[in-house]
Amino acid sequence: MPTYKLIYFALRGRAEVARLMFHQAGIEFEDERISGDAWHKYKPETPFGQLPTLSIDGQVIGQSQAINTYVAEITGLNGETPMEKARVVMVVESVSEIFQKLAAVHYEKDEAKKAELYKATFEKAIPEYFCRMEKILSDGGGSKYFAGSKVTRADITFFTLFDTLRQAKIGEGREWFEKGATPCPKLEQLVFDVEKEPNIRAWLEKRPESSF
Ligand SMILES: N[C@@H](CCC(=O)N[C@@H](CS)C(=O)NCC(=O)O)C(=O)O
Repeated sequence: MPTYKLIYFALRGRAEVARLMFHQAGIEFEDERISGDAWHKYKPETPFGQLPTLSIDGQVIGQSQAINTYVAEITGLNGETPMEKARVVMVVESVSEIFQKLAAVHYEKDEAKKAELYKATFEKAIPEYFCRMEKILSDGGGSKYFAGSKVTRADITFFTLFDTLRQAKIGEGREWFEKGATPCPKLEQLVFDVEKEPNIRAWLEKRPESSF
């Protein structure tokens, strides 16, 4: 079995999907959280000057989606058929788009613009994405998962988004992140099913706290 080392900051951020997949599959990996001088020293050695990186027996890859693809393949969580793999990417891309919108709200300095972006994101964009994703779940041939009949990277990726939204509980609209109030029952069920996976649950119970 190769030696895996995932390096990221002390956050869930762009590393949590990979961590969750490793845990779901029960594959050992080193979960290094770096900061300060250690990061400045390591930065020039990374492929793009950024984290996360994953090293596999010392060979380093960068870019979180490349890492997630690699980890999904070795953990058997990337879908089995070409259609399942395509559905995984469809969900991953959509969740990335939503995270980009959340980041735009978070980093906007102008208060008026921030309020506008906030409204557009939480009252329009996210509900629309959620309705579309609910429909994708309904089109899954009777499966309760996004791709095939078992948990994949797609479900875990959506879970990390929901988890972030639920934890942030930002302003109006928060009620759809709370159990019982979302207008997307299949998505809601999916989140609870992912959370109930024993290895995922064990990780959620012990993982370090972080704001995102
Ligand atoms: N496209 C890259 C973006 C990576 C990225 O933005 N990493 C940030 C943390 S989330 C980072 O390394 N920031 C520190 C820096 O750039 O010095 C990915 O998905 O991995």
